[in-house]
Amino acid sequence: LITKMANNERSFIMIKPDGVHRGLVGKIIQRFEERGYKLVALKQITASKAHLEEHYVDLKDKPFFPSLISYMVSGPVVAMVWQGLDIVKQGRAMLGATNPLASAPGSIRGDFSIQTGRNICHGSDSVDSANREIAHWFKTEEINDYKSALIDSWV
Ligand code: 3AN
Repeated sequence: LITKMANNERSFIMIKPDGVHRGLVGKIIQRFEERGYKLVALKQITASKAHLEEHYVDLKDKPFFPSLISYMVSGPVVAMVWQGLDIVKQGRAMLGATNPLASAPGSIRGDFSIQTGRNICHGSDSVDSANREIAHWFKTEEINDYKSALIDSWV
């Protein structure tokens, strides 16, 4: 008999403009679905400079901040909320290291990218950041509560 564990943790996962432009949206979503996570919110959006500066506020003093923002406004992103057991930590592992050259093969960045400034995807680095980022990108009514055969019964 399977003991059900609390699986309400959520993470903000975003496919960056290069990931969208290169047609990797389906592959990235598939990895999270197959692992057993539940997609509870999703939208494609061309975010404003101000919105992205707020998203990356912790990095505002970094030398690469202006180029990071111009990369992120260069096209639409796919913003998502994924839910499930340990999703924040597992999501980071599935994405791989910030520098794709240090990302393990099998991770999204390790399989599909080679440059830090074009690293395809974003994932929240803590539960607190996840809560802040989810509130920044989604209205409460855009996040869905539904039963998933996967995470509610089998995973
Ligand atoms: P992560 O996205 O792995 O959480 P952060 O939050 O340190 O990493 O950086 C956010 C984004 O800023 C990265 N995904 C990358 O696009 C960019 N970035 C981080 N470090 C550098 C760097 N040294 N040079 C250029 N861009 C960087």
